[in-house]
Amino acid sequence: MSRTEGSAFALEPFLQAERARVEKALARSLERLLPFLAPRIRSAARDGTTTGGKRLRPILCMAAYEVAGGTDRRGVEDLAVSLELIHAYSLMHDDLPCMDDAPLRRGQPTPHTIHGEAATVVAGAALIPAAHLQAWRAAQAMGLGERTARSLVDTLALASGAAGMVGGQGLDLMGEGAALSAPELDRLHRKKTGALLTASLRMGGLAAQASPTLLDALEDYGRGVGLAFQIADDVLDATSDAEALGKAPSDAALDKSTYVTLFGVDGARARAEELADRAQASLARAGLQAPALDALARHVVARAR
Ligand code: GRG
Repeated sequence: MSRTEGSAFALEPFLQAERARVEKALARSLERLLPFLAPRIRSAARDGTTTGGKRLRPILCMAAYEVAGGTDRRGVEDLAVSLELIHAYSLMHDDLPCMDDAPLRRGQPTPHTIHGEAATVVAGAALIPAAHLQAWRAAQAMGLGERTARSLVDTLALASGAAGMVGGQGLDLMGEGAALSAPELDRLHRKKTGALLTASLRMGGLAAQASPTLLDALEDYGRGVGLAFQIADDVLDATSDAEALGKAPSDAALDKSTYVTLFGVDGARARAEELADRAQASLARAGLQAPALDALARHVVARAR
């Protein structure tokens, strides 16, 4: 589908409705988890998961599920929340003083500035196994069978661990102060940001029992959108002030290599657009009619315009 056709989709109402689905499922999940935690840790976990956020990963998962023919709306909401739990922990830990040392995110004080570092580390750590349990239980409740349930948990664990997000975070830490090449930067971000976004699409497809061809197309889309999303993030960090970002721009202060340092703002934007085009093309090649995913790909890069 071309850019113009994609833009005919009413994205804002869609995002609003999908976010509401995620918020409800997240509340169900937290209701089960939070009572186990001591009060300060509970508050850190609650703040880390419920203070804003675009909920992009669960929304992508639900959209992939629905485009692949899945019909269990409540089931996929519960499954998709597992991705948000991992994402939330990663941000809580990423903002700690020993990492990016960020006092603000989404325009709000970060959990460690209110509840302390130790409580935030523990709260974030509690979300990791909770996420995997969440995915496992959702798969059971959807009646997906042992094999698919295992693939779902496997996909989440691979994407969030050493081969994915945590591995990428390690490369990022080690890369501070170094001038990374474009392939090195791609590798880092395919892991740090791309892996979980790609897993979101794959998990949606798996839950809908999509064919291998369809799964490949969804993953291809996820890889393109994942990298485009990171490039847009770099452009935003370089071009926005703290008020617009909801946090202090940090890349230059941390002396990080970014797509903007490599290609300039216009070059980075062009690269993000091209990746979004390619993501849409992967779906079209597989014969998928996916207006929501098309519009989401455009939305991801439009943030940086
Ligand atoms: C083991 C301490 C420790 C950390 C390892 C922190 C971590 C795990 C990984 C961090 C990776 C990371 C922060 C990736 C996120 C990159 C990114 C672009 C985040 C912003 O995502 P959005 O825009 O956030 O979707 P919202 O606010 O919408 O939820």
